[in-house]
Amino acid sequence: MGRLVVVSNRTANLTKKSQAGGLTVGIVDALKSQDGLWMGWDGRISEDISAPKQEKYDNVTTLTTSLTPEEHEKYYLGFSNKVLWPAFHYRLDLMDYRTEFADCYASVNERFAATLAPQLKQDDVIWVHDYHMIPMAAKLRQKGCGNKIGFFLHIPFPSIDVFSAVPRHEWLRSCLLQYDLIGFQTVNDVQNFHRYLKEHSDADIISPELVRVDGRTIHIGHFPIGIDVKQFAQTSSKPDDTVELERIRRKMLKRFQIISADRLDYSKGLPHRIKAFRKFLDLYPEYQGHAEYLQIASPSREDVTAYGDIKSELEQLAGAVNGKFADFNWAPIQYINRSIARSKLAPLFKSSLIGLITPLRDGMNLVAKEYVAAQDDADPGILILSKFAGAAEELSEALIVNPYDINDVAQAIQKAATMPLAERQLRHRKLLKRVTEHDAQWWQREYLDALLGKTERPQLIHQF
Ligand code: ADQ
Repeated sequence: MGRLVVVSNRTANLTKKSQAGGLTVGIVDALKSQDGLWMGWDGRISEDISAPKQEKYDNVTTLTTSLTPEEHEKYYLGFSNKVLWPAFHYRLDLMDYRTEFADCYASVNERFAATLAPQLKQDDVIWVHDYHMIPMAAKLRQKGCGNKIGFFLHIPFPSIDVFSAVPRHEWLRSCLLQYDLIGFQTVNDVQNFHRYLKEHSDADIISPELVRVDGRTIHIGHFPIGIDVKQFAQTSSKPDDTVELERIRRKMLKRFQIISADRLDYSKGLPHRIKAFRKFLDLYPEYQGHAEYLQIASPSREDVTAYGDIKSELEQLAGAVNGKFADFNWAPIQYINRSIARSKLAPLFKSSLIGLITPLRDGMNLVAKEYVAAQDDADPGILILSKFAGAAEELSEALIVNPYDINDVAQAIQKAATMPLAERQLRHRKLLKRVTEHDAQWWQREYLDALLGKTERPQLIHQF
C-alpha cells in the first residue's frame, strides 16, 4: 500500500499526545506507520480560505483549511449538527433541516475534495471519518479518483424509519455507496444499514456485508473502536494529590463516589441520570450522606440551541437534588461543567466505585472503556452501562440498564453499591480482557486490513 490519507472534519493537534482520545491514538498510529497525510478543518473560522496549510510532525503531514462563517453555520452547525447528529441519535424532534444547510454541506465536501485531489498519488489509500464527510468519496470519484476509499461512521446508523426521515437520505445513500468499505461501530448498525438498503435501494445485496452497485463491490462491516488501554491504565495509576486526598477523605467518612464524564450533549442522557440518582436516594435513604455523584460535563457545540437548553435543564436538576438532600457536610451531586485533563480524569475513574455511563444513544462511548481500563484488579469498580451505547455489544459483564427507566438505573446503582468483591473482580477481568483485545491499535489494523482486502472477516449473516 502507498500512503494512508485520512479525511475528517477536524484534524488533531499532533503535538499533544497526552491529551489524545482513542480516535486520535488509533488514527495517528496508522498515519505514522504509513507516512500519512491527514486532511481536515483547522478549527478556525475565517473569510480567507484561499491557502490550505501543510505542516509536518514526524512523518505525518497535515493539510488543513479554515471554514468561512457561512460554512461554519450551514455545513458544521447546520447540516452536520442540526440534521445528521440529532437524526442519527433518534432525535428527529431536534432536527432543523434547511435546504441551504444541505447545499453547503455538499459544497464544503466538494471544496475539501478539490483541495485533496491534487495531492493524491495513485496507490494512496483514503480513510474518511464520520457524518460530516459522507459525500467525500463521491466528490473524489467525480474528480477521477479510483483509489480505495473507506468510510467509518463513529455515531450510530439509525433504524430504517429514522434514516428515511432525513431529507436527502437517498442522496446520502448514493454517496455512501461510492466507498469500497463502509465501517460501523456495531452489528446493530450493520443490520440497520442492511435493512435500509433492502427497502430503499436497487443495489444487489449479496449479504449484509457485501453489496454490488454498478459493477462495484462494496464491503460493509463493524469495527468497534477502542482506547489505548496501556496508556490509560498507566495514567490512572499516577497519583494525583487532590484526587488521592479526596479518596482518603471519602474512605474515612464511609462514602463512595459514582462518576460520569461526557460532552454536554443531549444524546448522553444526563438529565435522566440525575433523576435516576435522585430516585436511588429516595428508594435507599441509607445512602444519604454516603453516596456522592460526580458529573463532569465538558461544554460542547454551544452555538446550537438544543445544547444551551440541556445545560440549563441539568443545572436546575442538579440544584434541586442538592437542595433536597444536601447537609452542611455532604452534597450528593458535584457538577463540573468543563473539560478535565486526562491526568486527572483517569485517577478519578480509578477512585470511583461506580462508573455510570447511560447515554440515550451512542455510537460506542469510549468513557465506558476508559473506566474499565482505569480500575485496579484488587478492588475494581462497577460499570453501569446503557443498552443503547454501542459499547454494550462488547461489554456485557457491565450492569446493563435502560437509561429511560430511572427505576432500573436506581436499582443498578444499589446493586453495584452492595456487590461483593469477588463478583466485582470477576466482571472486571472479563471486561478488561475485551477492552484490551479490542484496543485502538486493533481497531485501526482491523479496519485497514479489511479495506485493503487482507482479511476475510467472519460473515455476520447468522445473526440476522
Ligand atoms: P463522543 O461523543 O465525543 O465521540 P466518547 O466516545 O465518549 O464520545 O468520547 C469522549 C472522549 O472525551 C473520551 O475520551 C473522554 O474521556 C473524553 N471526555 C469526555 N468528557 C470529558 C471531560 N469532561 N473532560 C475531559 N475529557 C472528557 C464520538 C461518538 C462516540 C464514539 C467516539 C469514537 O459519539 O459514540 O465512541 O466518537 O468513535
